[in-house]
Amino acid sequence: MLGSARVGKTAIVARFLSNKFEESYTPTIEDFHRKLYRIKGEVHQLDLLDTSGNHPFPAMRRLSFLTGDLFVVVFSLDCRESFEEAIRLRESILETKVSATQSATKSRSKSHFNLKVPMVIVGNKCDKDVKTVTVEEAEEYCNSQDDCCVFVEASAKRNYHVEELFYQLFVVAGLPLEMAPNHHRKVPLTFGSPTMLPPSQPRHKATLSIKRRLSDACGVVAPNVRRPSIRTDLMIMRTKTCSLAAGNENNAPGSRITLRTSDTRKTCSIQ
Ligand SMILES: Nc1nc2c(ncn2[C@@H]2O[C@H](COP(=O)(O)OP(=O)(O)OP(=O)(O)O)[C@@H](O)[C@H]2O)c(=O)[nH]1
Ligand SMILES: [Mg+2]
Repeated sequence: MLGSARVGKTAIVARFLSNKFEESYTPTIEDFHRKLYRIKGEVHQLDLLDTSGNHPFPAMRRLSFLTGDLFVVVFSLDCRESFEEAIRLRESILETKVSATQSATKSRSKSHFNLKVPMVIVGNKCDKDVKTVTVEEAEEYCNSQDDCCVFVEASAKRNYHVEELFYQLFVVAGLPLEMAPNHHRKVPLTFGSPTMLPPSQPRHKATLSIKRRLSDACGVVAPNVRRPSIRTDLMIMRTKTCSLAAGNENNAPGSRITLRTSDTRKTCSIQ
């Protein structure tokens, strides 16, 4: 989650994870969240980094550009400067990823410039009366980019399009759409570990809706998670950069995302 200060990144995260909204403002330093899903029998792990709009540590921010697989870049529709910052952020993310890939291959190949990064640019606070950025110009900007960059107008306050923005993110990333907020059953906190996710619903039960019968997807916000260490981040970054450098020709959405896979887990991170 990236964007200027006060644009509503934390508010969007709070809606996504727990459908809550706080009127009061508390600046974020950096918050790390994790959501676990079981979708079609497989456990997926979504790591979400809610960054500070004041970016007090530029090197950390650069690292988050490199380790992030998917990005939600937020601006506020009532603040033109935040829209300009969202565009600068997109450009910095792409440049940082391209230059890391180039230095991994020691090449200046033009093909690296076609790098596609799943990204939703969010115009938040659409509930406000006074706007200084129009939906049309934000849409026009995203349409001028690649097909992995989409614009969504939203309001965390009114809970408008928060579901939609994550749905769109998972669409462009080629991830299971069951990960979107209204597409899975939310299970209680006690199921905090992937091995503890509740058993699949028995398929023969006549009481189950058609949607449920087709999908037994469920999700839980993991409690008390810690951000991976900087060392882990650096190692992830190295793995990702090398795999990008090796397989850059296969740059379709989804196929490009590096999933850290162990026996039963797949992980990806949004930043
Ligand atoms: N009207 C309105 N206010 C919002 C909306 N989303 C967030 N806010 C308010 O805007 C303020 C800033 O929201 P945050 O989510 O803390 O902003 P942030 O982008 O996380 O800010 P930093 O952590 O400093 O980078 C808070 O007072 C929120 O209540 C929205 O959709 N509409
Ligand atoms: Mg915040």
